Amino acid sequence: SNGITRPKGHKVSFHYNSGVEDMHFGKTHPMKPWRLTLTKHLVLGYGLQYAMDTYVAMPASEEQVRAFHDPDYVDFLKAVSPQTFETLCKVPRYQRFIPPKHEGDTVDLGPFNLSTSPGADCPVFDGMSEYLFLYTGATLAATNQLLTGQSDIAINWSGGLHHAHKSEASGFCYINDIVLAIIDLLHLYPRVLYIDIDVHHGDGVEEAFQRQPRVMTLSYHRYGPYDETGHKFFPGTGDLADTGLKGTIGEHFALNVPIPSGIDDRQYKYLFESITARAIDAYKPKAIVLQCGADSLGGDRLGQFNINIKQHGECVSFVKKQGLPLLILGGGGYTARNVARAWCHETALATDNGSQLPDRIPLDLVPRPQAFTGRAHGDGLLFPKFQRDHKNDCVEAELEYMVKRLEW
Ligand code: ZLS
Ligand code: CA
Ligand code: ZN
Repeated sequence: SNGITRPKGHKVSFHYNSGVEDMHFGKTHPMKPWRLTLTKHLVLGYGLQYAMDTYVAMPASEEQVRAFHDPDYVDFLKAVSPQTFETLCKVPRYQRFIPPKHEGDTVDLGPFNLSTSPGADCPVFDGMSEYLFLYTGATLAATNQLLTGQSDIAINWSGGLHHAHKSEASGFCYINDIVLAIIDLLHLYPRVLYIDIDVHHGDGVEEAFQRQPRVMTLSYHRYGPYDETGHKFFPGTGDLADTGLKGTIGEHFALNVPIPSGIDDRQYKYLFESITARAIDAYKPKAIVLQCGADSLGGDRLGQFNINIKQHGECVSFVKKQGLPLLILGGGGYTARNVARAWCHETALATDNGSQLPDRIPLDLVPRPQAFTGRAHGDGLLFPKFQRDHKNDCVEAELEYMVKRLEW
């Protein structure tokens, strides 16, 4: 055997529907659902299915999605396709959802920030409706597995779409599966901690719970101007001073850790472990949702951090160590081979098999082997090093200041 064993003392489940893999956001679009094919095949290639219960997820129902989203938005998402988009746009009840045109917008946006233009963040593509309800269904199945006590850790790498709003798609996210999961967890658990290590701010989740104290949101993200033109890194929110909606009982129950480009493993570990430990200690959550966006890795097509897979995984281990019911979700990640490596490694960590994965990827077991054999980042290894991808703008004193400021 390859040494993969079931974890002792806790149960892990893996929720997935391969239907999400065949989707294409568009030729140039950075979101590549086939990164999930790579992830699945690495997980299976290493034999991690023997360490956990694997489930084929059913699509979420419209009613489940309406627990957070506007009913008009849900109807639109259910019916939309490249063929129906234009007709749907003309339906009167959708007119109030057409966003005002901003100066410099290159594409015309339809209702809910959706568009059939290939230049849009949230395009309408073939099979999109199926895709959305499938990744959401997998997250809700994983959540249910925790609620019924059948799993201690439940994983859905196709979920974690943290930017979606109540009645608006944003930043490649259409249905906010995370918000839906947390709403379900609140039926059983009095306090839920949401932790987000995607390189982008988890704005949709923060916004959904900003008025109430039963969910604490904690996002680590790239923040600040990133080019000569002064453009902000998407979505431009998540300042250190933003801690929940002022004047409501939700104030102080959102935490943001805005980070400059190029942060390295040691610096990230320092921020993540001191701030997360302090948050857990003060808040005493009864369940944790961890969004593991892999765009915080060095070498990511969109990200600007220099984190290695080892440190990304240590965040997962650190959270797992708390011994609370844990929902593990995916998110961003735009250099597909590294996404698959990280999420496979993290599946191994969740099942206590972290030390059982040899650095050599079993190439004979993965499809698209060409994706792993480029020269770029020491490819062919599970743990390539991508330390020097981005200029490190982290001032140690500022990191220390953030840790102090976030203590209360
Ligand atoms: O957190 O920066 C933006 C917004 C724009 C620039 C891009 N144009 C298309 C719209 C206006 C200000 N959007 C970001 C969104 C990042 C979402 C991250 C999601 C997550 O990881 C969770 C899953 C952005 N960054 C890069 C792009 N968009 C982008 C790059 C390249 C393309 C191709 C397709 C589309 C248009 C050309 C596109 C978007
Ligand atoms: Ca984040
Ligand atoms: Zn992201």
